[in-house]
Amino acid sequence: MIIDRLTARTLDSTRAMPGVRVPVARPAATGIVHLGLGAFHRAHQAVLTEDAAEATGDDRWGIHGVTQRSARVVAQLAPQDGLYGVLSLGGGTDGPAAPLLRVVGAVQEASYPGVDTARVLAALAAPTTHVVTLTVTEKGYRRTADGRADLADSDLAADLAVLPEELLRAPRDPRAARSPIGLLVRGLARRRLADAGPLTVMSCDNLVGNGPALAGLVTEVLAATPGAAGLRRWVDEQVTFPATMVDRIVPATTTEHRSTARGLLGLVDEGLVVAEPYLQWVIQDDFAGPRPAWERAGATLTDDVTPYERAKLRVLNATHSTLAYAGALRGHATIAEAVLDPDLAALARALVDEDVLPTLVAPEGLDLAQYREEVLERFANPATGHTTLQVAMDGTEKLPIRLLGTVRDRLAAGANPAASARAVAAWIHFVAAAAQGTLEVAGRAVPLEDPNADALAAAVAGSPAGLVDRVLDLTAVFGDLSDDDGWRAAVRDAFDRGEP
Ligand code: CS2
Repeated sequence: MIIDRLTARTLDSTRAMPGVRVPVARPAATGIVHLGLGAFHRAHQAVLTEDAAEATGDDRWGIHGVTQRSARVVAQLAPQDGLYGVLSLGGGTDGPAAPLLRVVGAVQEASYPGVDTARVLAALAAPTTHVVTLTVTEKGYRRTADGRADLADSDLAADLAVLPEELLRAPRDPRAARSPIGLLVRGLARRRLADAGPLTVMSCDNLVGNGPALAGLVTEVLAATPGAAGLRRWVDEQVTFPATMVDRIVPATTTEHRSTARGLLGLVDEGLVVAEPYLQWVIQDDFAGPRPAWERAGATLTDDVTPYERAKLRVLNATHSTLAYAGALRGHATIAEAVLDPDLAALARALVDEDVLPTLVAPEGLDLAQYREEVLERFANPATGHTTLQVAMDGTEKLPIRLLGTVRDRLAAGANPAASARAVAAWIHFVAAAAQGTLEVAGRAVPLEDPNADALAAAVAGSPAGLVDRVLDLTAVFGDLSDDDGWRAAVRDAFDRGEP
C-alpha cells in the first residue's frame, strides 16, 4: 500500500489515530524568522509559538525557518507545506505513556541560505517580521575562547566582506550567506535600509548569557566593518537581544520513530522530530516590538533569566555531558543506560551536590535538590533513546559553557572541584580513545566529532605521560584554567585513576 506524504491537503483527509493533535489554524503572516531550523527549534519554540497563537487567535506569528548547513530540512518541510510532527515519548515520572503525536503548522517557509539568501534577507527586512530567534548550536556563533567574535573564521569573514556594500544598497543577487551571525548582520543592514522598524533578536542556544553574548557579537562585527557606525547606532536604538533559557531533550529521529508516527498519522512525515514530554522556556521580557503571547503557552517571562539559565546549564547540561563521556567509555549507547549505571549516577550526583549547588542561587520557587532528581529522572526515560554520542559531540564548545564556570567559581571559593575534575578526566579519556580509534559503543567504532578535533587529536597523540597536561594546555577550551596548577593536579589525579 502506498501511504501519502503529509501535506495540508492529505492532513485534512487522513484518518489519524485518537490522540493525534493537528493545528487548529495556520498563521496568516510571518512574524518570526528563525535561524537554525533543526529538530530542537521544531520541538520547542515552534510548538509554543503555535500554542500562543491558538490561545489568543493572534495569527501574525508564522515562522520562516532558515537552515544552517544544508538544504535537507527544506527538502523535508517544503513538500509538506511546512507541516511536521512532534512525537513525544515516555511518561516521565509517572511511568511510560503511549507515544503522542502532534502536527505543528507554525512553520510557513523553509530556506537554505546556500540558495535562498535573497529571500532570507528580504524576510529579515520585512515590516511584518518582529522577532528573530536562533538555535544554531554553540559552534554556530563562531566565537573565540574568550567569547569574542572569531573574525578569522572564514565563513564569518566572507559575510562581513560583502557587508560594506550592503550597508549602502540592497543587491538584487546577494552572495550566499555562510554564517548565522553574518546572515543576521546583513539582514539588519537590509532592515535599516528598508526602514522596517524595530526588531527583537533572541538566542535560544545553551550559552552563558545568550542574549548579551549575541548582542556583543553583533556589536563587535559591526565595529570591525568599515562604514558600519550608522548601523551600530541603529542597532543600539532599534534592536533588543533578550536572554532565554530553553529546555527540552530532543534526540535524533530514527526509522523506528518514523514508523511509529506513520502508524499514528496514516501519512509519511519526512520532517518528524521526537522529544521528551517536558518543555520549559524562560524569556527575558525585553522586546523591541510585538511578540507572540508565549506566556499563554506556558513560557515564563521574567526580568532576569540568569538564575534559571545557570541552574539549567550547570545541573542539566553538565551532568548530561558527564554521563555522555563516562557512559560511552563504559559502552552505554544511551543516556538512559548511563544514568541507570549506579557508579555514573553517583558521579552525576556528586558533581551537582559537591560542586554545582554551592555556586547557584535558586530561581524563585525552585528546590535545586529536587530539580537535580527531576533532571536525572528525565535522563532515565528509556523511550527517547537519546544517545550518549549525540550529547558527547562538540565537547570543546560545550564544556566551557556547562562545566568550567562551576570549576572557576569553586576554585575562587578555595574549594577543590574534585567531581568536576572527574568529569573532565572522563572527557579526556573519551577524546583519547576516540582519536586513537579504540572507542566502541554498541559495536561501532566512535570517531571524534568536534570542531577542534585536530587540536585534540594532536594533544592526545604524544607520550601518555604528558597527555592530560597537553589537553589542559588548550587555552581555547580552558582559558585561564590552563594556568591553574591545583586544577591541573586534580584532573591528572582523576585521569590516572582510570576510566570511570
Ligand atoms: C544536550 C542538550 O546535546 C546536548 O549537549 O545536553 O542538547 C540537552 O538535551 C538540552 O539542552 C536539553 O534542554
